[in-house]
Amino acid sequence: MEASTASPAAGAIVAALARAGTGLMFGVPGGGPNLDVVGAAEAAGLRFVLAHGETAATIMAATSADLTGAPGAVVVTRGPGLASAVNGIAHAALDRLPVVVIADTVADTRTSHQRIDQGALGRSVAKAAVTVTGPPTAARAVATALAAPPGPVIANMDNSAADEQRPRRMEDGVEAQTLRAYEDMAARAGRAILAEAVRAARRPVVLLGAGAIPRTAAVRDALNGRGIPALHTYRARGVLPDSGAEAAGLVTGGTMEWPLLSAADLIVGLGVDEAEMIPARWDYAAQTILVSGPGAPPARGWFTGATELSMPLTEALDVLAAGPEPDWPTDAGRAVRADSARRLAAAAVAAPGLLAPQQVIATARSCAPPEIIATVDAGAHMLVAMPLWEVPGPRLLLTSSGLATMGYALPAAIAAALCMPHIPVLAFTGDGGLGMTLAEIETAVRLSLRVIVVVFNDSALSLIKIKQKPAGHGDDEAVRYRPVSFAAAAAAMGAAGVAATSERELAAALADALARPGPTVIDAHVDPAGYPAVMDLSRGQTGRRFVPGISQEFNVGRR
Ligand SMILES: Cc1ncc(C[n+]2csc(CCOP(=O)(O)OP(=O)(O)O)c2C)c(N)n1
Ligand SMILES: [Mg+2]
Repeated sequence: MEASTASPAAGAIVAALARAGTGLMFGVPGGGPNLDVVGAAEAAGLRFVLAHGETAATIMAATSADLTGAPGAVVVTRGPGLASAVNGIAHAALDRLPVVVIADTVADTRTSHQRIDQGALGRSVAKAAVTVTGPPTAARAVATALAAPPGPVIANMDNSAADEQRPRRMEDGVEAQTLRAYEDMAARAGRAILAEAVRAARRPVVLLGAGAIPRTAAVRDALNGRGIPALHTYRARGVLPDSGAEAAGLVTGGTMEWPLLSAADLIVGLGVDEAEMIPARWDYAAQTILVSGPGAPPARGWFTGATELSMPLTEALDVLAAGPEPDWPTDAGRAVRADSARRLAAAAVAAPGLLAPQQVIATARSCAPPEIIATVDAGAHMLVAMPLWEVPGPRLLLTSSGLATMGYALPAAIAAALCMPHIPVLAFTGDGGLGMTLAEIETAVRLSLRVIVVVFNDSALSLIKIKQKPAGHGDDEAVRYRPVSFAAAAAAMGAAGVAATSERELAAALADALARPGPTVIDAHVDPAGYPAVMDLSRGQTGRRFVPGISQEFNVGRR
């Protein structure tokens, strides 16, 4: 049903989104046609959520797409509105999340007030920019965002032109047939290559990437109890539950995965997207085979020498399940993960009156119910939170994986709380990242959301500080802030705010926050002194170690 509105383009984009299942629209509207979109959304039963910043609004839209599968929607004004959304659009692009960014336009192509080349801007960071004038172009904008691999599309709203119809081409059906035949052929060839490699392997390791999330049940059926250790990318965490024997920890392109991968004789990636890996050498001796479903984003990236196979992940899982008994010690995956966790915990440092970041995560995990959704910002605290926060299922630990942008955790938590109203949400953020999005606390207050923000407050851009030291340049002025009370700032916006300087205070604050219907900001005073050791364990030489009972026996090292 087309919403009745003064603007046919506005009604059309809202109707196309509603048909695709979108229930929320985020944004910061400008005047004019933007307001038609907001009005049409209300008329069509989409809830409009006002944010403070366009990037935050776009991250909210991307997170709702991540959690619901329906396209996210965000409304921004022309010029400054779209420009301000760019970082959120980049996040959606690199995490392959379908978002329709509805932007006003300046019709005149001459340089004028608020006019930037929105088409060019869109093409540089989004999947596509579509000029929306009516139903066909609106439908195309939504379909393009959803088409595999999904991504953000800028819908430049233009009420001045008549909608152009794309005639249906005879060849469309023929092309689809040819494509299917090609996919079948690729899948058959892939199955044979994978089966041979799996038959010959004694110590296979599986890498689970974002593409495995929709196949969680099949992954669990095939791999639970099989004794094949599985590493997860950030986005795939929880595909195999962390409580299981196979969950072996993270694969990021860092060194924490080194012990296991250097002892493997076959590495099989399932649904790993190249945007998920940090740039690093991939020089393990074992053969690497990367399986991606048809239409999935490329996996190759930094996997030098890997074989890429395009076939349904379920078929690859059948092949793995039918393989020989692996020759790993019992519970090898669990042992590797426990070893990493122990080393991270041992690197905890806390001066009196301060918390070690590891203590914050451990305390929060023991206070929070298993099904809580946690979001994590970019920064040194992330290097502690991502490996140590255990989850029983997918989409319960969210981070900006591809872009690794700061200012993600709070907007993502707000969207998660809106999409999953019965589940509490925890946002882990640094003081730097929270500073970028602070005003969104008001959004959480206004919407009465049970969002618990835990800020790792060290008055510094600590991740940059630890990179600055070895490089031997820069002083504190480049990375230090004055102390800020985020508890007081939260209170000023109507949220509960509390400081925590010990595990006991933190546990009490978390218990109160979980019992409160609205948002709470817990200002955790953390000691950043342990971060260099954490960095070394995750990305440095210390990560390259042998795990007792595993790598010393089997280690074949690197090429
Ligand atoms: C938008 C954005 N700007 C800059 C960076 C680079 N960067 C990554 S982490 C970081 C420091 C984060 O500081 P804070 O939020 O306080 O977290 P901490 O490292 O102190 O835990 C910076 C500047 C980024 N990832 N995203
Ligand atoms: Mg900080």
